[in-house]
Amino acid sequence: MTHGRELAARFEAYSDWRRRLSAGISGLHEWLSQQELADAQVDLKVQHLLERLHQDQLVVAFVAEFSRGKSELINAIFFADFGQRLLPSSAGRTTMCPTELLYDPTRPPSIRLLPIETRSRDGSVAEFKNYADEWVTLALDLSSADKMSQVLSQVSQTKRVPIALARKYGLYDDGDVLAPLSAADEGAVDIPCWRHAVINFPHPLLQQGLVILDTPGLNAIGTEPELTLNLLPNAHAILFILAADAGVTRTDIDVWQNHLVGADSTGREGRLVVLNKIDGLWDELKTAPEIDAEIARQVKSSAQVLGIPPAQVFAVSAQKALLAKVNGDDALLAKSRLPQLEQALSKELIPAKRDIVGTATRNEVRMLAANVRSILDARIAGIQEQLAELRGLRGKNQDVVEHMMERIKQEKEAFERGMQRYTALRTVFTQQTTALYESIGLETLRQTAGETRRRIEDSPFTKGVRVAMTDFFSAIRGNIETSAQKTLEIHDMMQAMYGRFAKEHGLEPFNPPAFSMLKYQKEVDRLERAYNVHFNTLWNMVSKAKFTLMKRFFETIAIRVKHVYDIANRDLESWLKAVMAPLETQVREHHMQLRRRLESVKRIHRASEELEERLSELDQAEAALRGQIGALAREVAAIDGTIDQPEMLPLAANA
Ligand SMILES: Nc1nc2c(ncn2[C@@H]2O[C@H](COP(=O)(O)OP(=O)(O)OP(=O)(O)O)[C@@H](O)[C@H]2O)c(=O)[nH]1
Ligand SMILES: [Mg+2]
Repeated sequence: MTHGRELAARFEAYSDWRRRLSAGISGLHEWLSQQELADAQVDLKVQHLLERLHQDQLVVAFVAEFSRGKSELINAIFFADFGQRLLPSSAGRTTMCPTELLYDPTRPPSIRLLPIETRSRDGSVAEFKNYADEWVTLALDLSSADKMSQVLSQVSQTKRVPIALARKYGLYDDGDVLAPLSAADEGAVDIPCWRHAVINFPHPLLQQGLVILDTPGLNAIGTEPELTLNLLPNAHAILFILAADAGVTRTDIDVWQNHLVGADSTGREGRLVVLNKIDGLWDELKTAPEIDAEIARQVKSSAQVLGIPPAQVFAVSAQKALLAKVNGDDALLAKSRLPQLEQALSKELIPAKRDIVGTATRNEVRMLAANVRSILDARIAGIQEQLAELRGLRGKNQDVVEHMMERIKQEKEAFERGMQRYTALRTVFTQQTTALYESIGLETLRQTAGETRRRIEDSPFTKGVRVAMTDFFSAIRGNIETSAQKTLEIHDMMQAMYGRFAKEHGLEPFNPPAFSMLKYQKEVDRLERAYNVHFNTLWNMVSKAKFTLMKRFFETIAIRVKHVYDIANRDLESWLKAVMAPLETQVREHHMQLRRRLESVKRIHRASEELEERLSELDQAEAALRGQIGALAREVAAIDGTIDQPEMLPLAANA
């Protein structure tokens, strides 16, 4: 490892933790299978857990006005090992399209580029990602850093087009909300060649699930809804970059307000402010304390303008840090102050993410274990009942045994009659489930979105579009409310049913968990707020481009809402299972126990010498079940231990 790789080290430790956690869960699963305690539902749950741990991504976005050094900072933090500048970084506007750096092992190393022409069509970047043929793919030759950086220079490609065309793409506006790149000759402007780039690259950090998002400066951010509505709000950390040579300009403040503290910032941590290019202040005629004081002064004034504490601003020199890492120059690296930023980034980012993943995993493992535990408890209760029954038979005559056999038979028959109610319940449950999926189903969403789309197309006036959008959001909210009501009904019905079975047949009392739609509601609210902010920005534009943009914004919102629905549907599915499955298991187990009891008494009836033998069999079975309970608790404790275990950092990272 090279110098100052705090972030890399922490990230590796985080990946290692995820691996250990996966191993623990696989261990638990293996044990459950050996003990024949894993059914299809357990298998599915474990599979989900493992998939989630495996795919877990961590997104770090770099946002700033152009030429502040975003790309250079990415090169310095993540790619210094290549011994050269990997992402293009140069004076003036360089990165022309949002660029994601990630690693997907199912594809060869490459850069995939979405042509700018797709902006004149319906469909968001997220949608286009599903169609490989829409993208231009260029291979990356990992053996040559030169060739690689040459291919990667595609992200700064531009071309000259007539203004009318630029306007059609929503990239040019007379009202100057979207400025032309350069009005070189009259009637023509330069526009980016690509709308979006995805660099697939087997860097160790990217392989472990890190996703880096480089963005183009200037208004380019505002014109791509994918960034404002999806990529940035979902980033786990955003670095906002200022440059010491430029100071804090009006456009810096715009970017800061629109993308870092805007409507989307509710409850999101992980924003770091970077004051880059401090090497410009390294005046050789000044003493080190004088230079430090000047840097401190700039940090303070930047912090003041942005309204944040100075401690949140990290002064660095990305360029000198890159140089220092490439040359192995520790003194220069320290002077660049990049290590402090890396440290803050890793402290911000990874523990927060680990908490979320750890808590979710812990809860799911607990739930899984509780289900298994309740089966084991029910089995023990059954055995104890049999033991009590059989012990009572010691020294009794045949008549008593016969009488007891009769009693169990009746109990079993009563239970089987009770099963009719269970079957009826299942029918009602299915009906309610269908109604629930109608209110939150994708078909309903498709219809609502389709109608809104038509209304937007038919009403090229501010008011019409606004009303259509407001109606869209209230329809969605209505759906979510109806669904919440339905889940409440299902919950109450199941609770009553569990209560009844517990009372009438002595089944374990169980309180089914309630389902909360709040988080989907909140996400839709967030989208609506983001929409309102951007609606006003867009509506201030004078030209016709706004209608194209308006529609594109709606499409992006529709995709986001669909995503919310997808997650809600998936969560509902597992909730419905969690509510119904224990009853199914209880009924099955109880039925089996009644059969076993009857069997035991029948055997005793035939030959009374079997009584003692049967009693000792049951004692052993009980001991074995207690053993399983102990082993289950140990498996869960081991997983808990992994979740709580502090990261094991290599020594270098602590230095
Ligand atoms: N002196 C100095 N120059 C820097 C530093 N960081 C970046 N630069 C230079 O600033 C210019 C812009 O850097 P980029 O990395 O292209 O900036 P960007 O924010 O990615 O800009 P866009 O891609 O256009 O949005 C380049 O010439 C860099 O070499 C630094 O720390 N010190
Ligand atoms: Mg750049």
